Amino acid sequence: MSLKSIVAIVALLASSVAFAHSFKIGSLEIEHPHARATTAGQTNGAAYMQIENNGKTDDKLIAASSPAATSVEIHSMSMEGDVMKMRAVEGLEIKAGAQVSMKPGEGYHIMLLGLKKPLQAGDKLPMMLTFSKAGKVKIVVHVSDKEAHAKPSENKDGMNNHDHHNH
Ligand SMILES: [Cu+2]
Repeated sequence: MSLKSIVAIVALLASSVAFAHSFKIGSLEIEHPHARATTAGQTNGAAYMQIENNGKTDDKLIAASSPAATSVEIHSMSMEGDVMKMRAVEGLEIKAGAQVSMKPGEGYHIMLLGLKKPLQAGDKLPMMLTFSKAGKVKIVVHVSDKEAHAKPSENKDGMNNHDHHNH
């Protein structure tokens, strides 16, 4: 293999790592934290990410904060009948060797309550996550267009219930 192609591969790896935008603390890896843009008048937003625990001990996400919102909570979502309900939880366990995915419409998300201003595509929100064992880590949440991550099956119903949910 020529030196030139090795350089090209290294450059490619570096750019894909930058694109993946992940953060590390101890044996935890936080991957692709993102949020959807909000509409005018919408006071709450939600952030999603994957958290991977490559260590040998369980850990727990116990708090989150961001200057972009008055308060930040860890929420779980579940269907009750045909209504999507969400509630604040005290923590989100990330077991040793496991990965937790937060995504729209199911499971867990990080709720941004009382947004200081609407989230716009391209915004980068600083956020601090606190884990019971690994400690605190600063991450950056990328805001993408409302439709960017939407699947056809994930239309108005699910997420709008979520957006308009009263806290
Ligand atoms: Cu929520």
